[in-house]
Amino acid sequence: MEKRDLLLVGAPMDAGKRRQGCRMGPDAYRVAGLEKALSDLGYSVADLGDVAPDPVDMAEHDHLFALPECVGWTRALARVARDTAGRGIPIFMGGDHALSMGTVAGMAAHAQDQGRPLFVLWLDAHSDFHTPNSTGSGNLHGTPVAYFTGQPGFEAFPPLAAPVPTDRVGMIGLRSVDPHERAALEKDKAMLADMRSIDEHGIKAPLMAFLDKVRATDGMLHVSLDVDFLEPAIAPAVGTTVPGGATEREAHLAMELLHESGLVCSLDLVELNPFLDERGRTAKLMVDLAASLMGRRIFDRPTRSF
Ligand code: HAR
Ligand code: MN
Ligand code: MN
Ligand code: MN
Repeated sequence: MEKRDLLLVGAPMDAGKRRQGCRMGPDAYRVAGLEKALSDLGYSVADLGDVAPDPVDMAEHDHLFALPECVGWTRALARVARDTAGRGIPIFMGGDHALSMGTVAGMAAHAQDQGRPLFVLWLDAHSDFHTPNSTGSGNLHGTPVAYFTGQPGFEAFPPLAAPVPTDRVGMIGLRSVDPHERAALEKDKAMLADMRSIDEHGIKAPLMAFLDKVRATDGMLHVSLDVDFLEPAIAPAVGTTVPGGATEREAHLAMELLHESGLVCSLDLVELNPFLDERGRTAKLMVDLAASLMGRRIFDRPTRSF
C-alpha cells in the first residue's frame, strides 16, 4: 500500500440502538493513541474532529429508535465520506454501526465518481441486513447493509447515489443472524463466512477469495470492523457480544492480509462502547488492529498489559 494520507473522522453516533455509550468511541480511540500508532508507520495523519448529524425535520417513528437522528447522521456522514475520500483514506471512528449507512453510501458515491466499483467487507458477528420492515428490535444499527445494498423500506433515508450490489459484499465472522435476515441473505449473492467455516478453513481462505474478486474488477474496498467480530473475552466493550468470535490472532492476520492487498480505501471502526471496557483493553486492541491494517509489522506490536 502506498503511504496515502490517513484522515481520522469522529462519528460519535449513538442513535442506532437504545443502549448508550458509543458516542464516547472517538475519544476512546484518541486516548488509546490511534493517531500516533498510524503516524509511527510513516503516514501523515490528520484528525478532522467529530462530525455532527444534519438537522432533520421529521417526526419520531413509533417502532424505529431515533429515526430522525439516524437520517441526519446518514446525510452528514455520506457527505463527509465523499468529500474526504479524494484526499486520502478516511478512518471513521464510531459510533455505532448505523454510521455505516452514511459512510458506505458516501464511499460508493466516491467510487462511482472514480468509475470503479466499491466492495464492502463486513467483519461482524451480525449481518445487519434487517430492513425497517423486518427489524424486531427497531434498532437501526441492525440495518446498514440492507440500506446500502438498496433493499426496500428505507424511504425515510437519503436516496443512494450508488447502491452496492450484494454480490460485492463479503461478511466474515457471522454467528448471530436473525431468521428474516437469513431468508433475505439466502436469496442473495453476498459472500458469507460464518465462524463455523472459519473454524474449518481458517480466516485466510474466505478473505483471499473475496480480495481476488475485488482485484479482478479493479474495485475499491471499504472495511467495516464491528467490535463484536472479536471474541468477547478479548473485546468486552460492546453492547452486543456473541461468544465464539474471532481470536486476536485471526483478527491480526485478516488485517495484515488486507494491508498486503493494497485494496483498502476506507475503514469503519464501530460499536466500541467505552463505558463497558476494562481498562481500555478493547480500544487498544482496535487501535492495534487498525495499525496492522495500515501496515504495522508483527515485530513492532507494542507490549500491552492490563
Ligand atoms: N439483529 C439484531 C437486531 O436487529 C442485532 C443487531 C446488532 N447489530 C449491530 N451489531 N450493529 O452488528 O437488533
Ligand atoms: Mn454490526
Ligand atoms: Mn455486530
Ligand atoms: Mn520479553
